[in-house]
Amino acid sequence: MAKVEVETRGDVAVLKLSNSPVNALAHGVREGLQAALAAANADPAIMAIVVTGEGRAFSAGADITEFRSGMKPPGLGQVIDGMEASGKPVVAALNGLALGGGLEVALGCHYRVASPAVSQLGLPEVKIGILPGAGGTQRLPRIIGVEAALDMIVSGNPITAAAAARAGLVDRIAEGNVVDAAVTFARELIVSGTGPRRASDKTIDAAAVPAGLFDKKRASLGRHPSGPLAPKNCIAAVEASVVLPFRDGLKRERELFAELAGSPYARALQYAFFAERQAANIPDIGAEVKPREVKSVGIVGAGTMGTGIALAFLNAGLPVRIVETAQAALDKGVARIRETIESNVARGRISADEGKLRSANLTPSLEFKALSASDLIIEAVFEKLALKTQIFGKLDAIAKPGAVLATNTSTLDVDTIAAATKRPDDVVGMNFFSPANVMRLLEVVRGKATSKDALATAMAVAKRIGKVGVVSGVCFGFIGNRMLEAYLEEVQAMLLEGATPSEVDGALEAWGLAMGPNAMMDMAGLDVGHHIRQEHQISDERRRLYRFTDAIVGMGRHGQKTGGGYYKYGGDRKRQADPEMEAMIRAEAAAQGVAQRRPEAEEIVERCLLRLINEGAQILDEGIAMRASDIDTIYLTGYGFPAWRGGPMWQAENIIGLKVAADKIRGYEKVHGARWTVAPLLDRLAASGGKLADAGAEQKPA
Ligand code: 3H9
Repeated sequence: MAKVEVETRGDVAVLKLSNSPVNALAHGVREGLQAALAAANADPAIMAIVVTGEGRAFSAGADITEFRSGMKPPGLGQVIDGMEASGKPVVAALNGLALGGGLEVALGCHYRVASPAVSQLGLPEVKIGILPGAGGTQRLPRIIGVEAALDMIVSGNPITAAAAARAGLVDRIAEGNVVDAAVTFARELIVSGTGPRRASDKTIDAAAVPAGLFDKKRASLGRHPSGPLAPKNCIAAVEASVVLPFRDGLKRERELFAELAGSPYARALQYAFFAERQAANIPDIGAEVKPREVKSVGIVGAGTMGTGIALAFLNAGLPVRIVETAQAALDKGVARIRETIESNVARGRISADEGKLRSANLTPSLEFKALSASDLIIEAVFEKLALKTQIFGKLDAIAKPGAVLATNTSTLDVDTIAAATKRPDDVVGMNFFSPANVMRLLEVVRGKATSKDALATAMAVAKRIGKVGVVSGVCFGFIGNRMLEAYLEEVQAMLLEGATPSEVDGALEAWGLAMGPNAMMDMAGLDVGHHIRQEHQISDERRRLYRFTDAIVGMGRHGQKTGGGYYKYGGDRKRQADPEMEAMIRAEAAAQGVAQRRPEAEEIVERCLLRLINEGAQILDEGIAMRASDIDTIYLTGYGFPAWRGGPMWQAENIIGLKVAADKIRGYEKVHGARWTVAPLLDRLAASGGKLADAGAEQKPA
């Protein structure tokens, strides 16, 4: 239950924020804090107050779930203002992370003592599309200085207790128990007769603020991951702390907060926050299913994917054995892994000792048998079914009983691969995204026979190595790449119609995508898609649309790595429009008799988005995805879709509307034919007024 516990230690009242797991400042906590402060202030025996948190956190801030329904009074700002006004000194005992409203509570306290282990003190509100709305934008600049506060608030990135002490945010780092240390600190204040020290009493010397600071910050925003609104308002709020007196600054902060709170970007970012966490819930896998213990990992293949996967595990402290068939390939892969570790040491990201440990945790081998003791074996070889089934046959012969056998396929049938073993229940897909040590997404593919505990193991491993695991059923390309196929097919169609690669990429990047599709394909290698099209049966329509791409692959234009694909690349690897390529597309369009026009940016974005939505709806209807939010999480964490746009399914439901989406798709079908057949789920939901968010929740993949 959300509340505040009170313990009296002689003349010091200790108030403990209590709302497991992270002491979010829900209504009960705000009410409890207000009441406990009033009681402590009214009690003549109490001379000072300590505020701390229960368990691992001081507080993770406002309860984000309350934003949807609106916060009941008392508001957090009101409680904090009341606390700061207390006539008795109030000391924060920062026992664990203090984020957002949690840090704002600490800023409202008169003094702060922190445990040295606290690694996150920050105001991350911008990341969920809002700004610190309980005084944080006015108090932090007064405590640590305007420039440092601006950086923290606009980036949303936290700092450690040690850094906070250096910045003047924390008065004392505790030795031993932090609450004891804060009580000692409070007693020192009582004894010395030192009263409250209120941030609001401080004035900021505007003349000491570097000239042009705010304009420079605005100019440097570029493509902020929180979208166009929240960072700007964050800057405006901190600027108010310089130009307005404290009370007026607070008023301005609250206006700027209100402007953001109702914005679609904030709703999208908050949805994305919960969607990511929801992905870990698998309806038919309860707490009774225990993941298997993974203490060591084996990897087959030391190419780009295998080495990236190895790094992901080494970075998480797990020992890795990596196997290749040829010494030269093994050496090359091992060298790549070691170079990455060394570069992390050189850049100061990890210590030299940590680097040594990671390197020592890697055991290369040319023998499959080297993997016989591994708890989890991940195959990461070339995307060819015959090769993968052969490897799984071999793994079956050597892997210890109970080992989880995973394939890193991004398109192939996990059930066929599992059938190559006598233990298909131990087989699962783990589709990493390149570079595997960097990208957050891990698509976990549940085969027909995959056992619950093997699936739970893959999901637990994802979390352990800092990835977002999302479950997919088996189909060509799983969730992410199947949708990507539809999207890229539409891009090909628009290029044939007359849009240039730069126009398509420019339109989508201006809308918020991290990278346009043509630049992305050039980076991934055009030969990869070409190879997949050769391996699989595809429709005549798709073959027609890809004819010029397949032709340029035949000419050796494989993208960035060959200096040219849809674009040409100079030494700096920057893309440049390539008139020769554009002429080739025009020639192909003429050969196919495709009438030439120039789709506008709006149409480019709409067609790409609707193709993603339509395929996503079909995937949901087939039970390949468990829920619409899983599809969005995949797009946000693996495909550079902007989180402030919520994801394709969120856009369909909240911005476009399902009926409008279905009607538009039907409109495009009239012009472009069968590839635009509307997904029946969209029609059904449009007719019933149902929601994508409720569809599929009862379905289980495979
Ligand atoms: C704010 O403070 C606004 C104010 O300025 C002004 C107001 C007027 N609310 O992530 P985890 C849940 S805005 C509600 O899995 P971890 C989370 O959903 C807030 N719930 O653990 C999960 O639930 P479940 C500013 C929250 O250890 C469980 O706690 N603060 C909140 O990997 C465990 O979370 C932020 O933006 C919340 N604020 O990471 C911080 N926080 O178990 C947001 C967590 O049912 N939170 N939950 O799935 C985080 O960044 C991470 O959760 C944290 C822990 C680092 C705290």
